[in-house]
Amino acid sequence: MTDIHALAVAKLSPMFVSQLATAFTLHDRLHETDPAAFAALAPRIRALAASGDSKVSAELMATLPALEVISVMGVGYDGIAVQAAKARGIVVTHTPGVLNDDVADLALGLMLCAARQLPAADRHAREGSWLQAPMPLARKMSGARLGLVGIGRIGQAIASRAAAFGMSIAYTARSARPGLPFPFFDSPRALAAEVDFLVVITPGGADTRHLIDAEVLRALGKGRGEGILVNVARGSVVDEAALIDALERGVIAGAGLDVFEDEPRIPVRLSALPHVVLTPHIGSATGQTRQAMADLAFANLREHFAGRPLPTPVPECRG
Ligand code: 8YV
Repeated sequence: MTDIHALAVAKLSPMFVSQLATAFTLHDRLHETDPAAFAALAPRIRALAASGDSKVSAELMATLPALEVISVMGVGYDGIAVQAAKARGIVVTHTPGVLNDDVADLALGLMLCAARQLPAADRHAREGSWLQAPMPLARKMSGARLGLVGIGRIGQAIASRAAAFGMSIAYTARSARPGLPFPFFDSPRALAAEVDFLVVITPGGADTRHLIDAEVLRALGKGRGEGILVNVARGSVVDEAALIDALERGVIAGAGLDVFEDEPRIPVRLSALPHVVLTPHIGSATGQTRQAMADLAFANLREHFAGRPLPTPVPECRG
């Protein structure tokens, strides 16, 4: 396969890159670093390698007449123009399943950190403030009410962990899932009004943009400054300006955020807030999981070029 040309569209995990480099002639972000060389090579590129937050536009695909397959090392693929790919017969693959545990673990971690104020408590202990005063009381998590915005594979993994904390679980999604033992709410706002923790784990993209807006946050706060928002999905799902406003004005109690609207940039007003916990998009960032994702992302390319069935095409490209 080493005569097959592949383009890495973004800075990729070394675990993915090392496998790609052994099997393909790999061009690392050539379209950005050397447009002239890229233009000369473009007709021979048959594969794109991307990460969950990569952008692959219809315009980029249009410059690649030989393109057959786009492999995303990530479960989310909202940055890929899938309909344009499909129209050209280009298959898109992603890496579902292998990161459920890590993302769910982080969601629970952010819930605990935001509720029990662990980063602030760490600073309190470390910086000696304890000598002056005890930490202010926090919010109990066990037994509280959890609302999930999205109930796919990762949402269900979050639910099973939350059950071990004795939490009640409810969800909202595009449609009710009758097979699941949790109450369904037909909007994020209706759900938010009934829960203490609202955890966002729905795909990004145009359909879910700003699904969590000022109204949803007001409902979560219940007029008493309650409620904790956690986002481990995509920054685009939450109206970040509305969230900052809600946090600054005490409309909700706090937030735990792994994703942001303009990553890796985080608004100063957000990072200045004491009652938010921020992590730099680390949902799947463990050695074990990133290796499994790299293996699966590579297997999708390998199987494609071997003419065998693809392990994990995106739903739009199945069948
Ligand atoms: C990473 C993710 O951003 O899987 C996703 O959709 O957002 C993350 O796991 C990334 O894709 C790692 O390459």
